[in-house]
Amino acid sequence: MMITLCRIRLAQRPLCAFGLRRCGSALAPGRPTTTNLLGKEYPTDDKTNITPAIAEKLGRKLYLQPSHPLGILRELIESHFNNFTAHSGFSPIVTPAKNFDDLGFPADHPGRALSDSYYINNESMLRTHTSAHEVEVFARGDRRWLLTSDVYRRDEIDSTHYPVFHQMEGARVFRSTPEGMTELEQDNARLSEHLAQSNIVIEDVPHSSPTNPIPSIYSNHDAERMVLNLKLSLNSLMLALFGGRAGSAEEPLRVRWIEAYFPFTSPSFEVEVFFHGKWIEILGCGLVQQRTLQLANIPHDVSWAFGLGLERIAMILFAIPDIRLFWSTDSRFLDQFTPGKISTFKSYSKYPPCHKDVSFWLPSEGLHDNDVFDLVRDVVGDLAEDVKMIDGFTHPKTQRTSRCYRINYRSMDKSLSNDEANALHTDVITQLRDRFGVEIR
Ligand code: FA5
Ligand code: MG
Repeated sequence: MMITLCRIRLAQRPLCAFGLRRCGSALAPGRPTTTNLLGKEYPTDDKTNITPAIAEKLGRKLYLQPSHPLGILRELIESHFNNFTAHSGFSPIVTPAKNFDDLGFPADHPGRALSDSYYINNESMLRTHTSAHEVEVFARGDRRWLLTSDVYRRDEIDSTHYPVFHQMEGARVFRSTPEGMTELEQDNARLSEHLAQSNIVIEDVPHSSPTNPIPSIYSNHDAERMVLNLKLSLNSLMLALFGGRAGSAEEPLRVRWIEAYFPFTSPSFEVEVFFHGKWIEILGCGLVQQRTLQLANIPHDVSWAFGLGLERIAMILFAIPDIRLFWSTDSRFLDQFTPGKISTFKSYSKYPPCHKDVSFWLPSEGLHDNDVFDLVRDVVGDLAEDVKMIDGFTHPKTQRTSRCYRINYRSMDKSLSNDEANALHTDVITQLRDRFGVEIR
């Protein structure tokens, strides 16, 4: 059913990627040798693992729709950073060099694996983060910029994870000259004053530490002031987004800084916000490493950068309970929102869940969980609310491994009859057998 929507030309074998990987040949008979994405033809090869369900998302651009929660949030953040240049609309198809190598990801970084990222072929992939565009935007000479995009990661299925989500990257460049640092000092003074008057409690970490070091291009003194600027800028963003919403008048907004690691920043941090009794990770950030600045031809400048997840923030601000709702085309969802306004989502009737299990013996070459998740997503689309591996064992004599997955079928828009759920489940079982060669138990 998803096949009719998709732009990926995979003829009778929609999930060619997994087949290709299993047989290790890109030229197995009957297999499409190209795939059409965003109007362009790409050759497929032994790395191709993009599925039709994912391909269908490529042109949606939810973040550009003015009355979609993601579009409203993008504009809210852009208006907070009103003197930053806002970019969007960059193609999601990038080279692995842009997504990983240019940013210093080691060759064996797990994010590069076929089990974690979507590849079109050996030369092209779907970006996994907006940082993939850092070098090119710095190279344009923009000194304060934001960039919003869809990003793609093969991941688990639940109410807060979806294989496509949205990030906004932001950066601010300073000259490492006395004048550049004076500008920084003035900005720090202004931001500190604003925050001192606000109802916010910040759990901080040191600006740098032996495990979160300052790279050699920065003098210690400049780096400390840069990190302070980064922290003040992002704390003030958190206040603009959540102040008065996450807490109450008496209860301050709580923001927590944590030491983190990214290959392209140091020192690096993550920022979390306390909401409804839980800490929620909002963004990653840090001082930009020399490699990026050099590749962008600005080796004498310094910069900080951050990357935030729009869905996590939107789920809090609009009280949206399930990440799938962002993709809904149902007017009961879309008509609730107004450009420029944060409003509380009113959920429309929930339909009953319908759990079905499938147990099978794995093929001898094994099978990754994410392959099963992607197959379910591909065969039944958003009608799968969650998929969990509920049992697994290896037979002591035969050494064969068995797994049992529980799929919860539920539509956001209508009640599924047991017959409909059975038909979906039968399709999933058939495809599991045909595509992966599992033996159903
Ligand atoms: C990154 O993607 C880095 N590129 C961020 C960065 C940019 C660091 C610039 C330094 C400088 P991470 O994988 O942690 O980092 O994702 C960043 C944010 O995206 C997270 O904090 C979270 O808000 C959001 N995010 C990550 N994974 C998911 C997911 N599966 N679903 C929804 N949001 C997610
Ligand atoms: Mg993170």
